[in-house]
Amino acid sequence: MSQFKFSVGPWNVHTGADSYGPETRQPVDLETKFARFAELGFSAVQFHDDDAVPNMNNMTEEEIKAYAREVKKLLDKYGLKAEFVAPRLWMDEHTKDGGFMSTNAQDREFAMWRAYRSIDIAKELGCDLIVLWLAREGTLCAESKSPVWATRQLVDAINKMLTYDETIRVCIEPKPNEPIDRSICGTIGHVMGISAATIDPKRVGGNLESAHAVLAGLDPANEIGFALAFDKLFTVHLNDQNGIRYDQDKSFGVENLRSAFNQVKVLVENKFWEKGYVGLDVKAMRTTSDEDGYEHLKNSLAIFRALEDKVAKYDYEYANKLIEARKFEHLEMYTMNLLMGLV
Ligand code: GLO
Ligand code: MG
Repeated sequence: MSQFKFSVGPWNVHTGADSYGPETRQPVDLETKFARFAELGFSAVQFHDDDAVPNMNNMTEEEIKAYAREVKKLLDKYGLKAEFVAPRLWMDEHTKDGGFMSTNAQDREFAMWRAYRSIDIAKELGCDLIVLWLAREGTLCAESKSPVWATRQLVDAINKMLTYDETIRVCIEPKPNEPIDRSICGTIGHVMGISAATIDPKRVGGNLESAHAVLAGLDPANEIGFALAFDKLFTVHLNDQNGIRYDQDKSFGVENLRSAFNQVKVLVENKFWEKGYVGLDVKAMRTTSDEDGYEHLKNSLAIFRALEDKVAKYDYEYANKLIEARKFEHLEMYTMNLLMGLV
């Protein structure tokens, strides 16, 4: 039995369309997804603002809240909680060159409107976490905005969110590139810098996604550990990634099992179950059939739980002796044998 609670976003079950080709699976409605998520053992759902309230741009603030209250009822029906709400700024025509860091004042205002509405939706759904995946907050053309100005814009935007609601926590999901060329806030280290510069650093933390750390050339377990050291890991997006290429969102652990083991190990050692959900951000392969549209979620959970068992079996006494004697060849082989089922 896992000690952790798991969460997943509706976009994890998608139609298979990519930049090079159309859909390969039928769309699935929100309620069907909720039912399957609950059945698979998830405890919470992650939301984009417009996953919860589609067409929100054309609704009043009160209409948005009322719609969110209905979604809360649907969550309750399946015994699910909401984990977070993330303003989906990257899809909107207003924010094609970023939101909080757009050089256009009207676009920045629109981004703040969506951020405030995301907070309203989160409160109606019964959660206190806002995730900022800063998709287009950077540059396509390096000279198009000042990195100093852009960084300060982000701090200002977060301060406004913290002021708008005194209970909300803001969580940045860093990514070094894609869809932009150069991100302003690319790693957990950047997130910690931004957090420290806000008016309430305790309420500003990070969401480490394994694939994003790999894209930055960094180790996901160490990135998780860095945020944990400051008590600023608010959630995670576990998945996997084959090296530094396009963002793949593979099932957790399928590409680099040792790295996945170390991510689970650092979460277990720091009792992350007391702090947050273990969130997945995984995509099915394009060739996957409708029928198999949830296999990548099942596989990610199964691999996480199997690695949790491996951590429970990990002989810390033996490992510590090896560490003391600096017998790292032995320590490494012990870990590999454990993963290969040889001890
Ligand atoms: C893409 C991101 C994306 C976010 C999600 C929540 O690279 O990982 O999936 O996690 O939109 O904001
Ligand atoms: Mg993610």
